[in-house]
Amino acid sequence: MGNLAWWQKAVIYQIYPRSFADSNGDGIGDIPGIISKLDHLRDLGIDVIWLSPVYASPNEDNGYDISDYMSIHPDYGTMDDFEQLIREAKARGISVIMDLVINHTSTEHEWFQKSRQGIEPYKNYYYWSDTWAGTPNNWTGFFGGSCWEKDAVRGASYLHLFAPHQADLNYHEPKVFEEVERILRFWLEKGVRGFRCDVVNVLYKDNLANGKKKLVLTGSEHYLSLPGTHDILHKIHKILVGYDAFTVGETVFVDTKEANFLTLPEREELNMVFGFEHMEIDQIIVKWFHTKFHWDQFVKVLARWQKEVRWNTLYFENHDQPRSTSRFGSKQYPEASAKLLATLLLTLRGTPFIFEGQEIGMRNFDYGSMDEIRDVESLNIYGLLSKAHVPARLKWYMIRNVSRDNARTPMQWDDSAYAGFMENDDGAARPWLQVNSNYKEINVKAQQADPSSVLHYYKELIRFRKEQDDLLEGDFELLAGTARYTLYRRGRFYILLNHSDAPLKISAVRKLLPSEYQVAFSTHSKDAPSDAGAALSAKGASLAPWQAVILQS
Ligand code: ISL
Ligand code: CA
Repeated sequence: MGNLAWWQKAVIYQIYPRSFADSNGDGIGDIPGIISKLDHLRDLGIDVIWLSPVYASPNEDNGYDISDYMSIHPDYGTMDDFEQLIREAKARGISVIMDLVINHTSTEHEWFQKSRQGIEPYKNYYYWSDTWAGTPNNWTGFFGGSCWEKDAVRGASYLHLFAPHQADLNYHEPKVFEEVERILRFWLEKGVRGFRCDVVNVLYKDNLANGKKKLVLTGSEHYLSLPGTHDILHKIHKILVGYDAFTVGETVFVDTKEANFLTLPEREELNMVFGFEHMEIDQIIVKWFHTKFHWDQFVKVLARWQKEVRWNTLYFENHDQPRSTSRFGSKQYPEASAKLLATLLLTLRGTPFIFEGQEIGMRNFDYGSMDEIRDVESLNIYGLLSKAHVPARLKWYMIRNVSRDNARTPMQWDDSAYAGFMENDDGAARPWLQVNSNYKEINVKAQQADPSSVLHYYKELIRFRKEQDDLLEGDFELLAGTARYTLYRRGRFYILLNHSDAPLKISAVRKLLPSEYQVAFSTHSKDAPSDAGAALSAKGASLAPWQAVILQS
């Protein structure tokens, strides 16, 4: 195990603070709430938590629109609370990484407020149409529509690749990176061990000429993974080296080649990146055009990244994606599906990321209408669809399947009111986003008491993974990847997944397995009873629907 860095051996857990645990009954998750749940994470075997933004923010995009990078949003607590979180986590062997959102700031940030008034040194901190020839240009943004917003104060427009309240920072102005450096050091000095870097491969825009017209993201050739961005990442790397901290970049539209450019150790940029290719199997061009999910295509993409990228992140969920059990699993066997997905996540080569609630198999929201939706992206797209006179039923279908709110419903801790996410003494406050009504069946407390639960399975498999060099460092080889089943090898382990609603005869893959093997690990699910241990090695044995096994040669 000697060759891996600490963050390569780690299992990372993403917390979306607004939805995790509310300590003071205002309906909004907060830092004291997180502290109160650290034992759950320690018991699960988590080494690092990634905190989605907790900075001061008007919350147009739930904190991805920062108005002060060096303070904590009062909704989430105080700087003292944050420092206590670092200490309490450390006492449990857990490190904390922050979300670093430096492509854009909130338009409420002081820099923007001064920039719009032309006050130095902030005047050129953003991309303004009065300083760039040919602007506003024809670029289109990530949340749909134009990337330019008129500002009456300055009498010019500014660039925003995301929501209009998220103004893009101009890295042609050297002072902007000086600010970034101050922010990095501020948090590193507090004991933060790294950063998840938001949309970090679009930081540098080479020029602001019109882009080639495209169905999505017209203009992206002027900012996707350009040399100017690689330079910025190298500077960030230099700052972090002194702290034994790491970075994981959220990188949009990268292939395996670009992923390596961004992460190969000798290039001294990022440590790892989140690619999107495996998350795009069920969409046509944009996620709003939903199409059938195919397991063989999914595994093919994962296997290619396993082969071609030196060190991968492994993730099936985050705060922008629907729940994986609902999305990739079986309607008939959801519990078995959640365990099969856990097996895949934790036996591939790379650093696994678990999103809050994934460890209990939380599902997509069950809302009936737009009234419950809070996400700025869903609201924007709904508005655009309405303008285009898309029929109501179709609009709702598009939003329901892929809305980011699917993953953002409050964490389900127990079967009390609001799933134990918040105390509800006077009944006045409600969670900021509605709880999924399945919380009586799916919650942490119930699963703690049930040794056959999804939660226990995660716990046991995380422990097993940490003990097995072959699962950490072993090579990867895809042996079979069909619509019904997948077989791959990691070192001396063979992982067999039956991702179908029918049983799978082991004889189907017998010739791909070693002549002798033992069952090292197997899922067992109430919704699909299965054979275990010796019975699985017997001639004629079969896997139950959605059963996953780890065989050892
Ligand atoms: O979710 C997406 C589309 O539905 C992605 O395109 C997403 O916008 C993209 O991955 C960037 O995401 C990150 O930056 C956004 C923020 O809204 C997301 O929550 C964050 O993960 C802007 O800061
Ligand atoms: Ca609160």
